[in-house]
Amino acid sequence: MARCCLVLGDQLSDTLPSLASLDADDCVLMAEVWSEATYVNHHKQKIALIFSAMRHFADRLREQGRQVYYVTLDDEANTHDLVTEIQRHQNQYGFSEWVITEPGEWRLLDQLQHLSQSFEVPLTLLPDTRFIATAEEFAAFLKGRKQPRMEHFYRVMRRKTGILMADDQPMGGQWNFDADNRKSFPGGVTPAPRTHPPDAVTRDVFALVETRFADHFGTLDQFFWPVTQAQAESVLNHFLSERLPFFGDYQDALVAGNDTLFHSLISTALNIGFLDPLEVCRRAEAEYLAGRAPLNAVEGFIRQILGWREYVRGLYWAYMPEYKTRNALGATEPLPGFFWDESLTDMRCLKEAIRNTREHAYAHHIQRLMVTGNFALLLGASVDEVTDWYLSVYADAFEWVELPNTLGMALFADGGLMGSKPYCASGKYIDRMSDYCKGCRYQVKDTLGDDACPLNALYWDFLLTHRDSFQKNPRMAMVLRNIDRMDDAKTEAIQAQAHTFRRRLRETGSDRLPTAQEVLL
Ligand code: FAD
Ligand code: DLZ
Ligand code: SF4
Repeated sequence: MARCCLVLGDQLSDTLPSLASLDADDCVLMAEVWSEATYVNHHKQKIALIFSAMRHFADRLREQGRQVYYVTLDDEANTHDLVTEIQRHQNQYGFSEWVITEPGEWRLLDQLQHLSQSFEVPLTLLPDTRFIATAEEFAAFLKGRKQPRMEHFYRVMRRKTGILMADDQPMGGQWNFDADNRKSFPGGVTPAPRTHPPDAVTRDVFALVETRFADHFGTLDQFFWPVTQAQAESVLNHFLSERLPFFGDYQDALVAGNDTLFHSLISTALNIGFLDPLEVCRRAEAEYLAGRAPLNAVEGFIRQILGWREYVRGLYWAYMPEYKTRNALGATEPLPGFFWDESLTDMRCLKEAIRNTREHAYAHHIQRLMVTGNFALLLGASVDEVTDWYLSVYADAFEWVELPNTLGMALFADGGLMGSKPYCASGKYIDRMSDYCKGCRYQVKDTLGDDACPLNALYWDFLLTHRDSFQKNPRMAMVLRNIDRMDDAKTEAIQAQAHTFRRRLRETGSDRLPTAQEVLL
């Protein structure tokens, strides 16, 4: 009797362990289900990407001679839940066994494990081998470390893979060239993202999304995501030749109207399985070895994948489900309405990041960390609301990668597991790294008054509020000395300014002051 393999929307790899384990007569189930498409308010482009990529992948499997049961969203028999779809197909076809590669989110793994306990045939879950580190390697790394740090793990991964290594030493004599990677962008043309004209499959999916997910966040107009492995490879090739040489220098830059700068735009392709992370790192290393890209760029890029991407995955599985409940700074403020509609804010930095997010289901790392993330941190926005927002709005968002980055790196809600100190910054940082402040209605140099940059009062208020707990952290000593120098009148004025700002956001969802007419009404 045949076996069946459920392939999820982020498991679209030829090398998927469950697919590789199938015999010629075994079958595949893929299902577009309402429960996955709506468990958060996914951006329209994220749903379109997953459905189009799933449909293309199913066609590819059929071309390889595989029997695929593909359930579309509009299929009348669709029960709209993955577990019940397994059950329905089991009842219909009587498979002898189910083989599934472990999902990337704890919630779904938990559901499948529960199902397997009462299922009538064996349901085998296989580890997902499409990563560079195994769970055992990560556990060995964590063992005995009170304060695990990405940088140490990254060195373990460099040694394991031999990437950018000369014998046992890092090429260039340093593990990390971050100090060279903090330039602001001097201006000029940057290569446009590679685009792919939508084919009939993608056009059908767009129509479906516009009808069935009309109220979801975002627009489909500027969709540029690769929906096949071939398109993903073309995005990678374009990055390696056109963008990688400048990736390091401008990795932290923020430029109004420039939504992708020199970033690779490969996170969706990596996360849904079109690209293999180790192969991507080797391709980048080859650019350095051939003299086509400098070491600071190549090392900086490889560290994001070999280091950060693997590290956050390791932390997620090591600490879930408890990790999701953490709220070390007691953050509870509602997420302002302008996170869903940038026209409601006058803060140009946030307006730019949220516009990019709405138009592309994308924002580059510094926009995610130092614009929206920093703002949410300083505001004290609810960890649940912020993590739901990030999981919803980015096409590359799956909980294993989104949660540690948001809850840990951006919000410091894990109490220092992801980072040794909070990534908090005032308007001064944004002004140094971007051209946003020049065109903003707020004055970046001011802290008090209606025209002052809101980030300034929020920043000092954040440090004042958490002063006692940050005092224990030597990396916070320098910034805390600044508030020690302030007199009571100054700190009171700052806190009053921050308080008024928070109240306005809570009451109106916007930072805008009411117009004279609105006041009269
Ligand atoms: P590039 O800047 O070109 O980087 C290359 C690759 O490195 C990325 O494609 C990605 O695979 C990897 N990478 C870089 N930084 C990280 C990181 N911190 N963690 C894991 N991988 C990394 N990334 C996601 O893939 N999904 C998410 O849901 C996600 N949520 C984030 C939330 C917050 C608050 C922050 C601060 C970061 C988040 N990131 C997430 C990490 C990072 O911002 C994105 O991977 C990156 O912006 C994707 O764009 P790119 O492909 O152009 O990346
Ligand atoms: C993100 C997503 C969406 C929107 N829809 C589906 C779907 O209909 N069917 C499916 O198999 N997968 C979908 N996905 C991806 C899953 O949410 C993802 O596989 C799990 O969250 C595990 O990472
Ligand atoms: Fe952002 Fe403040 Fe600069 Fe305006 S002035 S863009 S709010 S940092």
